Amino acid sequence: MRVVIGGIDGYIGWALALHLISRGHSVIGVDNFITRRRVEEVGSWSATPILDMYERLKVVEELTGQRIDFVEGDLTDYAVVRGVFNKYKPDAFVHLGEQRSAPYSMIDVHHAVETQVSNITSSLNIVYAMKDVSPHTHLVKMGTMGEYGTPNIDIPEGFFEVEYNGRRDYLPFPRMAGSWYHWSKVHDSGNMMFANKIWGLTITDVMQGVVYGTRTDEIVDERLHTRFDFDEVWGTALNRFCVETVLGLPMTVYGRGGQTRGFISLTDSVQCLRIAIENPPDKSEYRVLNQFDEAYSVIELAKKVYEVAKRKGLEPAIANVPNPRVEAEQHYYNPIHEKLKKLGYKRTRMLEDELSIILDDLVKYKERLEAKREVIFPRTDWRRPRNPLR
Ligand code: USQ
Repeated sequence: MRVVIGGIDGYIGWALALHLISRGHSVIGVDNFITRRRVEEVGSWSATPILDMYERLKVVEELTGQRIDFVEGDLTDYAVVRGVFNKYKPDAFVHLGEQRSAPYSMIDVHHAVETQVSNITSSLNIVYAMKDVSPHTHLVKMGTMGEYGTPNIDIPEGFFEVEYNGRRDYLPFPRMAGSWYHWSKVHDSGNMMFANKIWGLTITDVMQGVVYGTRTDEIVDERLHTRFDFDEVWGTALNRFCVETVLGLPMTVYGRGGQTRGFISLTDSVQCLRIAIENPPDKSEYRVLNQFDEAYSVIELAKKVYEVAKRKGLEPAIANVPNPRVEAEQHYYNPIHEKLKKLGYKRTRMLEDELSIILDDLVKYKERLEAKREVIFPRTDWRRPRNPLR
């Protein structure tokens, strides 16, 4: 199949491109490298050194004999998006090209606005371009499990049967996100549902949990590394706990650490996305997939990192630091995740094994981590946004 990846330079985008070409798909990537610039803006970089895109593409050709076409462009520019659909008329477009950090969106008013405007604009551009020039394309849009929040009932895959005042309906499950970033994905989901309704576009909206790992079956050479962020703005808890441990710092568990999230390895995330691409929904269907393997609380996660690190002779420690976020620290969490399994998905990676690989990879790049020690401790505070005028 011919697949365009919007956001090919990102953590998942790059790994997905390598995975898809290994399975015989032809891949075209679009990116404007904004994640690299935004990470630099907060004084950080990827723990794993990553090559410039044009170098990366040469390495891919050298190692696999395959070519990935690349368009340097901004998905918030309609002319760019329309041009890509017009030129390639892809079978699938995977939209991974959004600002994906909750803390980044909470820095101040400018970062909140930038996140929501750029995320919502890129998705609108894509559905308009599909309608105008490529209505057969299947859009695989990256959303987040965080759209649902942490309700005190089970979370279905997108929709649920509800009875109210004696009448029944099948409705979108309520969304209760926890950052401006997560809300941007909620607004996207509403927009995707509406684009499907008015124009009959075929869309898969992926509610993905937290993704972890430095490797996939295709990332076998250091020159093929994907990025791995760890600073307080761009790093997820799992990445940060591993980096903190390698640096001899205590793991920064926010509050009591009872916050529970769904997790999936990078290898299995790209596998799921490939399965979603190869098995599109019915034409003109809007499909929601919950994409994660297992749920852990933050403290359970810290304990897993602790055990694996200890076995490697590292000296892990866990600290409870004041929670800079506004979120439930103790809650029920039981999202359903069956549809991908029905499409043939089987988990291939276990958390402990991946943690071991991550720690080994990070030890190799300890100097890069040392150089960025000062951007690890949390500064971005949900209750106290910075005043951009000061
Ligand atoms: N946390 C800590 N210590 C840290 C960092 C985070 O305890 O040093 C806690 C947070 O308070 C939160 C939990 O860990 O309760 C998860 O935070 P996270 O930074 O690991 O992940 P999150 O902000 O939820 O965002 C990440 C990705 C985002 C994706 C989302 C999936 O950055 O792009 O959408 O995971 S989900 O979590 O399912 O919403």
